[in-house]
Amino acid sequence: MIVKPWTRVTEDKAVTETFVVYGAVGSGSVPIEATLSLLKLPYRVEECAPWEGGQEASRLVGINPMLQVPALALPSGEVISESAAILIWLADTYPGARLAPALTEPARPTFLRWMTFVSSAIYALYWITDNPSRIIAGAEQHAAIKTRLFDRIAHCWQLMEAQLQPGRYLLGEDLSVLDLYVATASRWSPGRRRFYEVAPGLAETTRRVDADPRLTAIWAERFPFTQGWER
Ligand SMILES: N[C@@H](CCC(=O)N[C@@H](CS)C(=O)NCC(=O)O)C(=O)O
Repeated sequence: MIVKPWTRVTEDKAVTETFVVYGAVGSGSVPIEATLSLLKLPYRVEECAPWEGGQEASRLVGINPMLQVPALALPSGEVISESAAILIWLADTYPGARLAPALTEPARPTFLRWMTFVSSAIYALYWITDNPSRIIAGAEQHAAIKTRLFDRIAHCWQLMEAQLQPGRYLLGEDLSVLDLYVATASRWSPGRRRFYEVAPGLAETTRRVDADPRLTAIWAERFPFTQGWER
């Protein structure tokens, strides 16, 4: 059974308070929204596109000092930023759903390793690829920077492929938040075709996550498989 620490019982009714996800379609908030929906926790999304700068970014002042999505506000008022931290926290707080190996399970180190790898080696690079002028002014160099970083991301997927022996899912027989994280991040540039090429084993499980009926609605709403999505 899933325990909901945020459910309070008042005199006459149970009041379930709501999580707030700061996020956007196709962004790093999607695996978090998917996790919340698998956990059947009440949440709402505050749509925010900080990469547009200006007002959109400043909406995150007081939420996430990095002015990035995703962030998750807990019903207690505490806010967690950093996608990997949020996913791990959700999976650990609701262990009944088995969305992560438990602390003492043999797959736990592997789980933590690849969660932080996706976050630090892959996801962090989009801060540059989304706007290369953050590190170099000359626009003529931006295309080359992007190409190099997308090569780096493909290389990281390849390294992950070489180190991980997936079962039905990346960590074995159970769907975990790592699967949701990889299913989302592997759709960002350089895109799925390249991912399938460099990481065919990961691709097999990731396709299974794309097609998982428990996730059909969330993918359709938050990261639709529109024509040509695989690029
Ligand atoms: N390390 C962060 C990275 C978050 C991130 O890069 N988010 C993107 C959207 S997918 C963003 O908000 N970009 C706006 C910016 O960096 O200015 C995490 O894992 O949550």
